[in-house]
Order: sequence, then structure tokens, then C-alpha cells
Amino acid sequence: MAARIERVKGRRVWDSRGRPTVEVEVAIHGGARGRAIAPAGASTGSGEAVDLRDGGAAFGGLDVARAVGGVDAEIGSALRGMDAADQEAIDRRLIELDGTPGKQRLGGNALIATSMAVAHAAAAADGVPLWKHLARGNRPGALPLPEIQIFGGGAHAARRLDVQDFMVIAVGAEDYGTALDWTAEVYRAAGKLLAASDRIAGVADEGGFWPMFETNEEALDLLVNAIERAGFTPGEDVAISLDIAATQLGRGGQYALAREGRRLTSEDMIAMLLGWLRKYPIVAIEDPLAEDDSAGIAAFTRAAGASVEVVGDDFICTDPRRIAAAADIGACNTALIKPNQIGTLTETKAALDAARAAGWNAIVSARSGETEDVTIVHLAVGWGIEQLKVGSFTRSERMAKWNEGLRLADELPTGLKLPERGRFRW
Ligand code: 2PG
Ligand code: MG
Repeated sequence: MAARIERVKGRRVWDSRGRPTVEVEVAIHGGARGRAIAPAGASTGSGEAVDLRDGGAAFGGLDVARAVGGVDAEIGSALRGMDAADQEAIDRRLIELDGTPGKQRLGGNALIATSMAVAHAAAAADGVPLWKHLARGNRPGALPLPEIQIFGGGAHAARRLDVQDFMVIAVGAEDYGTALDWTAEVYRAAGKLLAASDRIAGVADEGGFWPMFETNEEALDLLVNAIERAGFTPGEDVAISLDIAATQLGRGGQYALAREGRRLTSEDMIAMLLGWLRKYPIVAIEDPLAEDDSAGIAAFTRAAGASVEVVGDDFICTDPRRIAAAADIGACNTALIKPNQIGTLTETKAALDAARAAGWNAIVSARSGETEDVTIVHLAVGWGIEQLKVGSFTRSERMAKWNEGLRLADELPTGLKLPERGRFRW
């Protein structure tokens, strides 16, 4: 029986930075409901779907009245009567309706919240959890391996550190629950070490410590120390992963490390990162160079990609065409998958498929501006994405996602089991 859409309603709600964002609620004939909320980035790639904001004086120009209005009017009338279970037809309709390449007319935020809310509604109409609806009869994936932020920097902490995310991956943990337990211990140990040296300034946008370091290497040293203090072997039990978010550091092959007062070329950046790989137990590096430095990303991937994940975020923007083009030149070996970067679930799945076709790994990721929405955890399990990045191990918009994984374990035949490890050192 088709799940006919009866009504689509937009609503302005608030995100983890206290900024307005778009929630969409979809009602199906017969009573089923689905709801989803758009997240928002701070360090965004220029190729992302447009996050439609009103401008003007209210809330720093970030209000979403136009995006919400579009959901209530145009999107609502276009989707009414359609089958919520036919996600591809829904998303095609949304893309046609918007009619612009960057989804700037109706807004990528309005579109992704609608697309995800439709999926939730279809799952509810079918009486199954979202992950099962997304798996569509395929064997569900296991729970994803968590990648968890300990220190925040870059655009998420007023650039107190050049590197944006200092994260850990519990590579030695035998299951999802243990990976969380170990990370909780590392987070606590890092907090104690920072407090003891009077270097905590607060927490950054994604709940990681906002530390007062003078250099990026100081942060890496303390992180290794925290892993050891928590009783783990760095690299074997718990490894490090970094999001350099290098688009924020420069363009045109020129980079500035403001904290250290250094200007670097693309080659210098690569040499510095390779030096870190030799010195520290790092298993993944995201956006090592800026989005316009594809030659640099390819060179870095050639040098490091056999043993570490080279993750594309700003550089590929969850766009299947960008992923295929990156793969053609040997740039990156892992895709960061963020649904709101592309704007619909169908296109998000196409990006995942493009990554798989290239032989890449994949990491589903939240944004720095988040909410209680846990859709991405269901995507990870339903689509078999092997890693999950949602920021730190504090703050409810982050913990909602980690906790959802613990709940899903009770529904999965594989329980807390983690996926098969990829071909990288981790
Ligand atoms: C990133 C994300 C999450 P933002 O760069 O990977 O850390 O940040 O959502 O601000 O783009
Ligand atoms: Mg990133």
C-alpha cells in the first residue's frame, strides 16, 4: 500500500549554536508521521548546496523564514499525494521544483529536511525503523566505527588552533560500545591534562575542548599523552585522526598557520603533514589541502594514501560527480558523506555509490551546527557506512547520535559489532 503524503509542514527550530534552522514534518494518510531537521556547517565547501537564510537584522541574518515558507507552500503542494516510499521520485520532484544547480531557490536546508522527513514518514508508515527502511531488504550494515573530537579549533573555536578537529578513533575496540567507553576515558584524561596545565578555554562548537596551545604539535603531543593516561596504547587501541579543514587556511596553494605565524606552500603543507604521520599515530587526515588545490590533494594521497585515510570533505561536497573526478586524478581515498552538502537523500546515496565505485571508504558526518536529529546514524547502518563522525563526546546534539547507535544495537542482528575494517592501517 502506497504511503500517500497528506501534508508537509515547515517549522523554524533552533540548532546547537542557538541559530534558526528548518524542521520539516510529513504526514501520511492514515496517521504516520516523519520529522527531520537540517544541520548547518561553519567551515563549508564552496560547492555545497545553498543554506538559504533571510539576511536582514534578525539573528545575524540567519533566519529561515523563506526556507520554511517554501516548505509550507511550494514543496507542500508538489509532494501532496505522492508516495513517500518512492524516495527517488520525491527527491527528483524536489530538485526539479527548485530548478537551480546549487538549490539556492528553495534552499538546500529546506530540501534536505524535507527529503529526510519523507524517509522517516515512509518508515513509520511501514512500521519499521528508518535504518531498516533504508536498507530495503539488503543486509543491514553493522554499527559504524566512531571518530570523535577531543579538541576543536579552526572556524569552530575562533581559530585558537589552525587545525579544526583533533579526533580519536578507537581502532582496537572490539565493538561500538567499547569504542565509546574508551573515547570517554580519553576525553576525561585530556580534560585533566589540560586543566593541570591551565590550558582550557572552554568547549568549541562541537563539544571538544577549546584549548590554549601555541602550536598544532603541542595539541598532538597532549592527545597522545591523554591516550596513554587513559590506559591505552596509542595507535593500537586508540589512534588519532585530523580534519585540517585546509580551505580555511588558504587558497591558490598558499597557506597561513596563524597560530605559529608561518606561511606555507602546498609542498610545505604536504611535508608538514607527512612529518606528523611519521611522528604521531594518525590514521586519517581530512581536507589536508584546500578545496582548490586538487593537485596537492592528489600528491598527498600518493604519498600517504596507502596507509591512512585521506578524507575529502570541502573538496568533494558529497557530490557524486566531484567524487568521480577526484578518483580520476587519485585525490583522496575516503569520502565524508554529509547529506545537507548535496541536499537530498537520493543524491547522498549516489555520492556513497560513487565512493564505493572508486574503491573508497566512507564516513557519514554531522555538521558543526546540529540538533537532536539522528537521521545520519540510521543512514550509516541502513547503507552500511563504516565510520561515523559527529563531533565530540559531550553536548546532547552529539550524544543523541552516539546514544542512538547504542539503541540500534538492540535491533541489529549483529548487535554492537563494528564493520569489517578497510584496507587502511586502521
Ligand atoms: C567538517 C565539519 C564537521 P562544518 O568540517 O568536517 O567537523 O564542520 O560542519 O563546520 O563544515
Ligand atoms: Mg571537514
